[in-house]
Amino acid sequence: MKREWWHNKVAYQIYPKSFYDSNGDGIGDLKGIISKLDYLKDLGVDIVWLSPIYVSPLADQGYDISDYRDIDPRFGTMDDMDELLKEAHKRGMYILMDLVVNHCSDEHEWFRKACEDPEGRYGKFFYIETVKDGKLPCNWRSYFGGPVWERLPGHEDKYYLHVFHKKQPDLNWENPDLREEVYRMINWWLDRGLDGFRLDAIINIKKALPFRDYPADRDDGLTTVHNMLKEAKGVGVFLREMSDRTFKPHRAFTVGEVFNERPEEIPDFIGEGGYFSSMFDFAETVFGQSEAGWQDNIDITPDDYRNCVFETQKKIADIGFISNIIENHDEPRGVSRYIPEGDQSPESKKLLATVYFLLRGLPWIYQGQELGMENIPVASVDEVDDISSIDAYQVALDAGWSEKDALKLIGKYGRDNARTPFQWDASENAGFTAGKPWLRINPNCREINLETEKADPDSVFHHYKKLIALRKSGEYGDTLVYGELIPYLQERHNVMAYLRKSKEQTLLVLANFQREPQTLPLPGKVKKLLLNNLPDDPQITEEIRLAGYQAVVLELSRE
Ligand code: TEU
Ligand code: CA
Repeated sequence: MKREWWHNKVAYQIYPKSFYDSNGDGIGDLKGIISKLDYLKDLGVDIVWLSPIYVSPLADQGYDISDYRDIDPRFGTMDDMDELLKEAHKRGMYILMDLVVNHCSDEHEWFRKACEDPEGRYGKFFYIETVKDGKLPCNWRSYFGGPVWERLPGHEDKYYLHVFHKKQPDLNWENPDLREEVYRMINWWLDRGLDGFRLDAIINIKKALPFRDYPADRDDGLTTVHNMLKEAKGVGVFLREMSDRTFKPHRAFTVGEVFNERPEEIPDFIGEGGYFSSMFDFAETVFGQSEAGWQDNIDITPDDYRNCVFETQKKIADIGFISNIIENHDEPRGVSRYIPEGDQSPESKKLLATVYFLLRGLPWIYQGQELGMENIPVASVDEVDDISSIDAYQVALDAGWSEKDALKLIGKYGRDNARTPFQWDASENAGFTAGKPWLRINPNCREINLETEKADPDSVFHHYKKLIALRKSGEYGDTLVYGELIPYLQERHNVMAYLRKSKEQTLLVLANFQREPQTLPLPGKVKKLLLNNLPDDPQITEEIRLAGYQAVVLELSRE
């Protein structure tokens, strides 16, 4: 595989609204991010992805953009953005923005003009259909609930398509005129010095046309968009064109939010000369998900988690470089999801960090993950901000669930879990804002916060620093970045273990993913203990005895 500059880097996702508020209005902002660049640098972060900061009504927290070429005043100004780029580059860091081009906002000028003249140039930027006798063009259900069709303002008989919220009209990628506008916008940002993008919901840009119904999968008579996506062929033509016209000439770094890709397409996506530099692994994220709603989801066990991760590793092998995560702004906190309920502790969090961070691929940290931030309990649906949680709550009620149990589902799967403000210190608003935070702060900020963890050499935070240092070390870096990944003891219950093997070295990552101790065989002689998440070293003979939730990294002898 061709080596790229970013392979040995560490990437970090910032959710700007909840990172750091510099002016006391309760909303995180660009100046706040600039003031924390040294923190990120010191942690060992190189590449930073910012969730959207463009002008937006924030119907879907910025994933509904009304002006692609300006910054929302709540987040700052274009000058702040230029300064962020300058300050990041000064520190040898790279900034990515979120590229949200499956849809824009219904408040975007394009959509307003489309409403004025649906037959005109901008009408053709969207999917607008004339509806007779009230029969919608198809029965797809939007990701956030309800039909994907909404009446076009000002027109009795016309409807527009939105696979997400009704304030997020889908852009018509079949129209070359629209594609040109998008490419101009992307190049405009890259010319300003932006380093690349994360590509939002990118598979959705290709629709299976003409519109048609699929079998209903709930009582609402509607069908998941996934049924349409399975049939949509040819997204690669758009992605190839976009990449050739924008990313490639700028040598931009890109990471795709890619769900449901076909295995045979992986080389096209992230192989040499692929559409993107990398894409996220969502195998463990989508595990157990049900089309019927959150109430039918199946919990993921440590064995399931391991099997999902290894499945991806095998699928990708050395075709490309996958991006590894345990959480993002759409998912619950990884430590609350992948560690069995009730077992969350600094030790188990460090175990999870170890096993995912040292996988083959680019490791990503979502803000607060490095502190071991957890899900937030929900007392009432009134305190929920996330539109998808509010929909899923209703779906659960309709399926006969009690309010109490439906709330528990939000607490488990809701997007607010990852969106609560970053916990900088133990003060009332966790040091996030001098004002009133836009979203409630996790009450556990008194224990889980940066200031406290910085002072404690055994904290989750310091463990992340050690993992980063190990992956960047001259001695082991090459093996951890490029070495082959070979699963070890995959048949053992509650064990996650793998070898990372290069010509020169064999490393073993070995984790006991349960409360009870376990004694495990070793595949060879141990040369050196490189990392341990517990204070006491494990007993090593031909076997190794690991305490509950102990995870170690060992160097093995080659003879
Ligand atoms: O997420 C896309 C999204 O919602 C997926 O999780 C989708 O549900 C998936 O394709 C199902 O398999 C992105 C953003 O990350 C999210 O915050 C936005 O709300 C969404 O796009 C719309 O822009
Ligand atoms: Ca602010």
